[in-house]
Formats: sequence, structure tokens, C-alpha cells
Amino acid sequence: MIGAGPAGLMLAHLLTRAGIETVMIERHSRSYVENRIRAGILEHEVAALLRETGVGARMDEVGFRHDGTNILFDGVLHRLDFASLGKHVMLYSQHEVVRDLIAARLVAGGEILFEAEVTAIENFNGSEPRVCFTHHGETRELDCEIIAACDGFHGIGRASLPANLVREYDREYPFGWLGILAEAPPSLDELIYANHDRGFALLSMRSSSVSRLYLQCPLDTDLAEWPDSRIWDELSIRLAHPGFSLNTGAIFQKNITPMRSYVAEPMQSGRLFLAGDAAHIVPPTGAKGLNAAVADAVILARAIIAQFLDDNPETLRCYTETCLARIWKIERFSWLMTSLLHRFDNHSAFDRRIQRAELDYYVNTPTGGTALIENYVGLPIGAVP
Ligand code: FAS
Ligand code: PHB
Repeated sequence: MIGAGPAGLMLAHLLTRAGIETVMIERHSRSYVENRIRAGILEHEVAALLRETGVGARMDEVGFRHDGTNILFDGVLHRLDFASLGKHVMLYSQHEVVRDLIAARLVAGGEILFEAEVTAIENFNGSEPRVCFTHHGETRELDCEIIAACDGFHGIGRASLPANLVREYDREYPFGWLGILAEAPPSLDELIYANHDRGFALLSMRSSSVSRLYLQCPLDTDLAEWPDSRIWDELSIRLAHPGFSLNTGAIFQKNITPMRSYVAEPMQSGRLFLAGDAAHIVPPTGAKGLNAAVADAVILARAIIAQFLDDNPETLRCYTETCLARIWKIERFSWLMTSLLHRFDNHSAFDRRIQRAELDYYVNTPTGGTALIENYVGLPIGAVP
């Protein structure tokens, strides 16, 4: 597999457990991938998968179990109670999951070729797929049965599919998120997603002493114009509600994340398969990116095991169809959360009233609340291979 992100590492973990030999090629260093700050929420079934496959201990030790989340608008906080569906999510950083999966692979005797870059993918529509890569200044070739491109949105996998085969579906949003990490104890023990007239804000966390927060900003935002004081002032306004006060502290990381929905179909050609961000991305509003990548890995692992251990090629043939049935629901939910919670400058007064009515429906009716919760905690992934 190409890429030591959540998709590649989970795929390798599941195939190794099934006794299938894998080679993992990752262009960055171990330290880089283990310290890359990204997602924070693990869906109910993803957390269960980590536990069931022996890599959930640290998550349960240092992660945070959340039995609900909060939607804030018009100064009123509305709690979505996951326990009503018997579910919870785990707040546990993506880079921690990556660390745990790398450790598990190395303990199991698996290898990861770090600082090795795949430069070409060949013959995947023939009987002898080949990966060409550079490592320690050498150019090497690897003949293999299956190539799993778990190489992210800017990887080589999707780019290697026949151009006339790929159909792309794309939506870019007219804003981004200014994200911070701060030495500030979380101001609440659960997340707050805030729709405010000045723009969206999200209160999240990483530990009992580190907060993770985001605020909607224009795409051309210059971080130099956002000193800590301005960030805290804006977050305080957008997150304000009775009885709440925002804990502040030294901001030690700031970045701007663009927002985009994207799907490439199909996710396979011959013996080349895409998994995770290589095939699809979502705006982070629904906390789905990491979880969708892991789910693809489970589906692909099931299919490869069926092919090579049960001599059943049908599951692999249906890989794209199986993934897309989930992916488009995830794309819809991520689009919905983004549409409900952000300020759109091209919105008319009518559009803004409709947005409020949608929010009211989803947080203040039993069916609306259940619809949000069942998507947020995660759709079923199916049997763990
Ligand atoms: P990844 O991008 O994680 O991994 C792909 C790997 O392939 C990388 O390590 C890369 O180095 C390697 N690679 C690429 N090309 C290669 C080549 N030619 N040879 C060898 N290796 C190669 N999701 C959320 O749910 N919540 C969030 O808050 C959130 N925030 C995000 C913030 C940012 C800045 C970004 C970019 C993404 C964020 N995401 C978030 C989404 C993110 O978590 C992804 O969904 C997740 O990393 C997808 O995992 P993978 O598909 O494994 O891809
Ligand atoms: C995060 O903690 O980084 C996070 C949490 C929930 C989201 C997005 C990001 O929807």
C-alpha cells in the first residue's frame, strides 16, 4: 500500500492479522506522519474497530469518551444525546491513531519504508502490477498482486487511473477554517458547533490542558492579521451563551484549512484500488475524513481477504459500489453540517431564515435529532475482517 495515513495503516493492520503479506511505502518520515495534526473525532464503530483489533488501549487510556455534542445558535445551546442511540464517539487525535497503528505494525514484524516516494504505478490492468519508488537515493521496483493507493488527496494513485475512466464530483466552499491549538483547558467537556451571524465556530479539545478551536474565515485570510487577542475575541463572541466563559491561553499552532467536497468514481481499475482521501474528501464540519478513510480500509481488507483466502473475486469487483454507498451518505452529511452552520455571504434574508428553520428541525424534533446523531456517530461499517 502507498501511504502511512489512517487508510493505509488500517488496511495493513487488518491484512497482517489475516496473514496476508503487505509492503507499505510512505514518502514522509515516521516523525512527520506521527506529528501531523489533523482530525480529532473517532466514530463509534471506528473506536470499536481499534479496540477489537488490539490497537485501542491508548485511545481508552488518554482519549475522551463523548456521549453527546452541542449545536449553538441564537445564543441557545442544544445538546445531541448520542446515548439515546446507545452510541458514543471518542475524541482522540488522528496522529495518535497513526502512532498506535505504526507501533502495532512494527511489533507484528511488518515494515514501513519511510521517506520512500512512489513515482509510478504500472501494469495494474494486467497480471503483474508494479510500483516504482525511490528510497535512500535508489530507484526500486516492486511487483505485487494488488496496489492499494492510500496516498491522500494529492497522491499518485488517483492520478494513475485512466483519465477517461474517472468521473469527478467537486464542490469548493467560499470560506475556510482558521484552526488553533492553545494551552487552555477545554471550556466545556463536549464539542460546541456554533452558527453565528459573524460566522461558524467550533470548540474542540486535545487534552485536559489543550484546546482545539476553529473559526470560519475568508479563503484569503492572512494569519498575520489574526493575533491571538483577535482570535480569542472573535471566538468569545461566536461561542457566547448564558453561563459560558471561554478559557484562553497561549496559541501554539495556527493554520487555515480550505473546505471542499470531492469524490472520484470509480475507486478501482484492474488491481489498483483507492482508499481514503485518495478517492474522496469532505469539509471537516461532520468529522468524517479520518473515519471514512478507515471504513474504506475495512471494506478493502474484507475484499482482498475474500479474493486471496476464500477465492471469491466478487467482493473485490464490488469494492467501489460498496464504498460509494457509504461515501455519498458521508458527503451528504458533511455538506449538510457545513450548510447548516456556516455564514454564506450570498445568502438572501430568505436563505438565512430557511437555515434557521433547518437548524430548528434538526435539533428540536425527535426525527431531526436522530438523523443528525446517527450520521455523526457513524454509519455501520460491517464485519471486521
Ligand atoms: P492521508 O493524507 O492521511 O495519508 C496519505 C499518506 O500517503 C501521507 O502520509 C502521504 O505522505 C503519503 N503519500 C502520498 N503520496 C505518496 C507517494 N507518492 N509515495 C509514498 N507515500 C505517499 N478530518 C476530520 O475528520 N476532522 C478534521 O478536523 C480534519 N482536519 C484536517 C486538516 C487538514 C489540514 C487536512 C489536510 C485534513 C483534515 N482532515 C480532517 C481529513 C484527514 O483527517 C483525512 O481524512 C485523513 O488524513 C485521510 O486519511 P488517508 O486517506 O490515509 O490519507
Ligand atoms: C477536531 O477536534 O479537530 C475536530 C472535531 C470535530 C470536527 C472537526 C474537527 O467536526
